[in-house]
Amino acid sequence: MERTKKIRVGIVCYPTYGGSGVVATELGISLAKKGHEIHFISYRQPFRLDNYSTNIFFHEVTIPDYPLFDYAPYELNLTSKLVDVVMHENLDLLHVHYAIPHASAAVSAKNILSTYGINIPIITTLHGTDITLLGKDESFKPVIEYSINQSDAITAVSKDLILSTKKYFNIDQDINLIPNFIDVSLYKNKSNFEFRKKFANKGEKLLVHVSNFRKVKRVNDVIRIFNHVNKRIPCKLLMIGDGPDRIDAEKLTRELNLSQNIRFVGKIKSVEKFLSISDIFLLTSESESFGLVALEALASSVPVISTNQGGINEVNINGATGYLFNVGDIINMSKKCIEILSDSELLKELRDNSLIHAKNFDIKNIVPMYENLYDNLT
Ligand code: GMT
Repeated sequence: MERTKKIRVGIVCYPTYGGSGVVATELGISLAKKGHEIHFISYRQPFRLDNYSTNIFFHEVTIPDYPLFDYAPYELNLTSKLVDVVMHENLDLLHVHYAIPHASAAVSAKNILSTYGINIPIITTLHGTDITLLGKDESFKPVIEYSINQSDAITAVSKDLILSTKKYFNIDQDINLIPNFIDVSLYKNKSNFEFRKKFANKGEKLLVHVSNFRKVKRVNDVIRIFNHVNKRIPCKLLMIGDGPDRIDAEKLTRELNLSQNIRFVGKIKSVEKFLSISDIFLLTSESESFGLVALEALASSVPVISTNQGGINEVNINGATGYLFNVGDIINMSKKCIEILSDSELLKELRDNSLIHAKNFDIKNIVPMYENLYDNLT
C-alpha cells in the first residue's frame, strides 16, 4: 500500500568517505524520492549528495575561527544549528548517525527546544567505531551513554554492534537492528572487459580492497596476502581509498617489488565500476561493525575473503559468499584466495551466492524499516 504520511526529517551525519556518511546520505536520498522532506545537517555537503532534488535541503554548520579557541566547539555550533533548523523548518524528527558528537548535540538541542514547547524525537543510529573504539574510551563514555539513553529510539547496523553496545554501556531501552543497505540494482557485475583491461592483462585475476586506510583496516595485511597469491596465480590488486596508512602500504608494496602489480587508485566516489571487474574482495579489518564495502562487493557478485570480527559474519557468510579467518591469518587467507582463483566452478558458485545474499540488504527491504520507526515516533 502506498504511504501517505510524509515526514520532515533532519539527518545529521559525517560528510566524509566513511560508511556511516554513505548510509545516512543514501537513506536521505531514498526517503526524499519517496516524498519525505529531508534536511541534511553537517559541516560540509555529504560527498554522495550531488543530485538536486526539490525535497532535499542542506544546512551547513559553520565553525567560527576565534583566536581564543585552541579547539573549535563544533558540538555547540551543531547544537545551535539543530535548534534553528528544527524550529524554522518545522522538522518532525532528528535522525543522527554516529554517536559522537551527533547524539549528544541532538540531546542538547532537544532540551533547548523543549523550553520553547517543541518536542522533537531523536533517533540515534550507531555505526561501529562510535561504540567499539571511541565509545570504549573512558573520556567519552559518560556522555555517549547519556546521549544514547536520552534518544527516543536507537538503531544499530548489526546484531554484533547491539551486543557490543550493551556490553560497554548501561542501556535502558531496546536497540533496533536495522542493517546497512545498498541499491543492489547499481552493482551489477557488468563484465566490462575494456575497463578491466586497464588494470589486468588477459589471464590475470583481479583482487580489490576498499577502505579509508586507517589502522583498524590493517591494509598491510592486504598487501601481504596479495604477495602470496601473486606467487602462485598471475594477478593484480586494486587498492581503493585513501587515509593515514596508505604511505606505509605503498612502502611495503615497493619493498616487496610489487609496484607493477598493485595500483593505488585513491578515493573514488562510486566504487561499483571497480568492483564489477574484480574477482575477490579482501577485508582484513581488526574490527568492523558491518562492513558496508563487503556488501557492495557481494552485490557486484564478488566473493569476500575477510576477518571474522564484529558483524562481518552477518554480511559475509562463511563457505557461501566467501570465507572468514582470524585477524592477521595472512597464510590461510592467501591459501583460500589461491584455491578460489584456481577453481572456476567454486568461484562461480561463490559469485552467484554473493549476489543472492546481497539482495537481503537491498534498499527496498531496509528503508521501510526506518520509515516504520519514524511513524512510531511522529
Ligand atoms: O570503517 C570506518 O572507518 C568508517 C566507519 C564510519 O563511521 O563511517 O564505518 C563504520 O560504519 C559503517 C557503516 O555503518 C560500517 O559498515 C563499518 O563496519 C563501521 N566501521 C567499523 O566498525 C570499523
